Amino acid sequence: MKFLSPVLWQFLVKWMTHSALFPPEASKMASDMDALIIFMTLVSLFGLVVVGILVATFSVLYSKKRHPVAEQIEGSTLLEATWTIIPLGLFLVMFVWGAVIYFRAFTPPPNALNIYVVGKQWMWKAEHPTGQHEINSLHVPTGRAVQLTLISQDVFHSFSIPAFRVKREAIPGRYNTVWFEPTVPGTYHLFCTQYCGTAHSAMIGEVVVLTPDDYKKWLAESTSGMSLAQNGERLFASLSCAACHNDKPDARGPSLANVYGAKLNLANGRTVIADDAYLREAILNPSQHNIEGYAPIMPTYQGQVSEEGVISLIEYIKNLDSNYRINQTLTTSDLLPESHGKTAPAAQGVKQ
Ligand code: HEC
Ligand SMILES: [Cu+2]
Repeated sequence: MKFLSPVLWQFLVKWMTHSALFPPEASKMASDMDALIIFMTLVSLFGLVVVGILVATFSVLYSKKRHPVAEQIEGSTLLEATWTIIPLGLFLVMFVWGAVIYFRAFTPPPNALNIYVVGKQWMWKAEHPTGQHEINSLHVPTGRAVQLTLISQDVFHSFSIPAFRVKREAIPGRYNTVWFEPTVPGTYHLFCTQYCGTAHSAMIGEVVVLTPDDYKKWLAESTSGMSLAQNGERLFASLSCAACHNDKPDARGPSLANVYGAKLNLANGRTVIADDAYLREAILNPSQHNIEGYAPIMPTYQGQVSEEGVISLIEYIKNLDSNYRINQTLTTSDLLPESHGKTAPAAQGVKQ
């Protein structure tokens, strides 16, 4: 219907949202997902009605009163082919349509704005790379793909924003990602959708979608004065990581500069890509990932760094330049969502 008549589609969705049958559509993917759901509902309804009518009619037509002696019907190839091929076609349409949406939903665009979300009993904590922290709320701009990197600090949680048609598990010990592109400024609900203990039902919050200008203002107003990478740099120093990872030629650990995204050779002959998950593992379970050419001397930091600490260290490593310094200036232009992550300008600042 969305393709046949966009006007009628809007009317239908407005009506359903208004009657609380449907959450509002506030992300780019929402209406595509809804179109598929409505298609599947209509097909199912059609099947229900056709089968219902046939059952009712046949039970009258072929009742014992009218047909005291059972009559054997040998079957009809044409009929059987029809009732096989039509549903097969319908199911294949659902399959292909669903697969197209699935791949889009699970493939974040490369330039997405990354925000970390940590779930714990019983709250959601959001960490913006530019240093803003939020609890049970999430501020995002319209018109830009936003990727969330989710992890749990204790039990399984599940992060859901119905208005964006987004839901993904927050799992202890593993990063999961989910992405969306908000389209309509406003305030929407966010939920934990997996029972996670006593106050599970209180694990709720709000997503505030702002226009790009308002978002910039919000970033500037809620800055903590230190970006995640800067916080990571402090941690890196206080945990003495620099004793082994530094820019000296005789360093005992491998250089971490530009390691993010690189292909590393392990001592067991395998290779790994240094993504967020790998870096987290390398910090918490170093003995599992011995790098070719280095002695397995790195101690584990399990229990010494919180998930937020690990996130800061990862952001630091992502931004790391060859002289082990990161950009220290936290001007407003740095707060623009475009200027974070791997593509951040090379370090010029001096360590404070
Ligand atoms: C005692 C020396 C030492 C200390 C302290 C140390 N590391 Fe390491 N680190 C190593 C060695 C050696 C490796 C190579 C992996 C291996 O063989 O175990 C490594 C590997 C890594 C890797 C994987 C990257 C790669 O190229 O393989 C990361 C990330 C890392 N360390 C981060 C840290 C952080 C963050 C800290 C501080 C919290 C830290 N390290 C403290 C010695 C150390
Ligand atoms: Cu929960």
